Amino acid sequence: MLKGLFQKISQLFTGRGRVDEAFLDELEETLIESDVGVHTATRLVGELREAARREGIETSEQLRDRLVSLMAGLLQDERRPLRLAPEPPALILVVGVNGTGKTTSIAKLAYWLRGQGKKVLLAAADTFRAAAIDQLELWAQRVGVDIVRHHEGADPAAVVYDAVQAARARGADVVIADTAGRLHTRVNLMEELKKVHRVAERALGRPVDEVLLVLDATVGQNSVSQARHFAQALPLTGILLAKMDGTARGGVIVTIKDELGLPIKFIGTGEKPEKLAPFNPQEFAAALFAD
Ligand SMILES: Nc1nc2c(ncn2[C@@H]2O[C@H](COP(=O)(O)OP(=O)(O)O)[C@@H](O)[C@H]2O)c(=O)[nH]1
Ligand SMILES: [Mg+2]
Repeated sequence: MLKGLFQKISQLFTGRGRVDEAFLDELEETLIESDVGVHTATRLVGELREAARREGIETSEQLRDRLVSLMAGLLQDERRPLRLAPEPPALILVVGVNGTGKTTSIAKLAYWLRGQGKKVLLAAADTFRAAAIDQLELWAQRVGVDIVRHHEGADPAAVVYDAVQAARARGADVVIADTAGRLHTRVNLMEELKKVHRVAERALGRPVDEVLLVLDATVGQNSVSQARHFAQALPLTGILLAKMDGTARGGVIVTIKDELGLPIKFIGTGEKPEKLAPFNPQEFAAALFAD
């Protein structure tokens, strides 16, 4: 599904015989062009150069295999994509800039959790526009889960609070909260999200299980600054990377993992409910360099 993501890099490796310094320079440049980021690309190629010398790597195929395992190692995380407290309800707070794919990804995540036998309840805490609430409600119907909604302009923290209470009353396992990515200019988004997070912890009586940042894979390097911005305000637990279908720009997640230490948890590859999968670093790294 991620085939050809780094097509330019794959092309670089094919038809090459022996590897030399000029090749490594070219590789570094191409990694940067693929949104891996200067710092990470330099480090990766440095490690590759070192490994090549140590292991006596001579051919481009050997070097490619080594790069795949370096990438996979860099992206490697624990095997479970979500850490949810054993006593329900668990809460997943989903944040991100408008248009990145939050609402769609929440629906897909709800569908995925349902498939895992979980009872899911959505919290419509993006109360900025009525359309945002309606959009989530439509998705709730499509994937067959419950939703707690208030009216447009309502306090998003109150929506999350109510959703946690409703989850307890109805025996739901997981609450997934949608949030706004933009607010009225009078209200600071990050302050609002911090409040939602605080109130959510109060409702749960323990830390929020997951605070997922949704990033749009087509955006490229700007995703790194989005991640920094949100990470300053909230204890993010991971990234959900949406829109990995039809883009060659997903290399940015290597940078986000390397520089911010945020694990990639899920990859979204389309607008249908089933187009979401837990992130698999081996598969991802191998696909990056597939022909
Ligand atoms: N191709 C593709 N489009 C997506 C994906 N996820 C979301 N979208 C689209 O991106 C747009 C914004 O999504 P939405 O969930 O409303 O973003 P939000 O503003 O962050 O809630 C919509 O047109 C979605 O259909 C994905 O994985 N692949
Ligand atoms: Mg939305």
